[in-house]
Amino acid sequence: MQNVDMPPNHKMETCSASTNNILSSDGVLDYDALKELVMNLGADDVGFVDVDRASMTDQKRGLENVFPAAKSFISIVVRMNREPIRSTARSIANLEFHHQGEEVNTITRKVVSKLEQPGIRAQNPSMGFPLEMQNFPGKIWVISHKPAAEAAGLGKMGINRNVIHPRFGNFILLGTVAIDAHISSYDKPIDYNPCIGCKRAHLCGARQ
Ligand code: B12
Ligand code: SF4
Repeated sequence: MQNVDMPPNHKMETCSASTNNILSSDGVLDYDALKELVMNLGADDVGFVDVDRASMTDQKRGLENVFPAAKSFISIVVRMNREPIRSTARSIANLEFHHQGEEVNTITRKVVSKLEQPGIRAQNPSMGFPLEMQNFPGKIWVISHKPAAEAAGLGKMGINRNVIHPRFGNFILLGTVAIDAHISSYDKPIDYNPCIGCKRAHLCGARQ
């Protein structure tokens, strides 16, 4: 988990975000270089998980008929503006959810584009609005972003079942990119839950 002390939407994407030196001769992606790349593409936090980790069994199964080559997950967090999310006007909160949802999709898509340059295959399951209705009444989405984010050390699910980030709190959306390469190091789950058990619903106290 990497903390970045900047408000959402105020980071400039580095257009030159580079994939130079990201890949070693044995085909392993460098941990620090990959984190820098993803952060420069606009993520507010990022973590990496090996798809063979025990807690990822369900997510790996979801990729069996979609992207069986997957070896690692890149999990990202994108912050939302707090005040609109707290608004009692549904239209205002909805606008923020939808705008930042598209931002998640944009960033994960850019990660895929960047990784294509050094020849890394990658797929970006949508942040929401799943379409895999052939699996109904089973899981109709490809990857559950919450367990991937937990495994990547980006937070824990609170009483509200949202992943709460240790620094950004409850006001985040999640994305996951599956890639066909190993990464030189993987992240671990955080060892506490930022949910403080206050049960204050949309005012969620788990924030700074
Ligand atoms: C399905 C889904 C929904 C469905 C949930 C349907 C349902 N309850 O059956 C609907 C459309 C209602 C929904 C709503 C929202 N969602 Co949603 N949703 C998802 C989706 C596609 C998969 C959910 C998931 O992760 N399941 C996996 C397991 C681990 O999660 P779970 O907490 O255990 O919950 C599941 C089951 O346990 C079961 N369940 C939960 N509680 C209970 C209780 C009982 C009694 C039973 C029997 C079952 C049951 O239903 C859940 C769905 O399968 C993800 C996107 C993705 N691909 O990951 C986003 C996602 C979880 N949603 C998200 C968000 C933000 C929301 C909303 C806040 C959006 C909004 N605009 O209001 C609301 C919050 C609703 C709420 N109060 O929880 C975010 C959460 C971000 C975070 N910080 O964790 C995600 C990750 C999207 C994203 N890319 O960021 N969502
Ligand atoms: S409102 Fe309180 S109890 Fe509910 S998820 Fe947030 S911190 Fe946890």
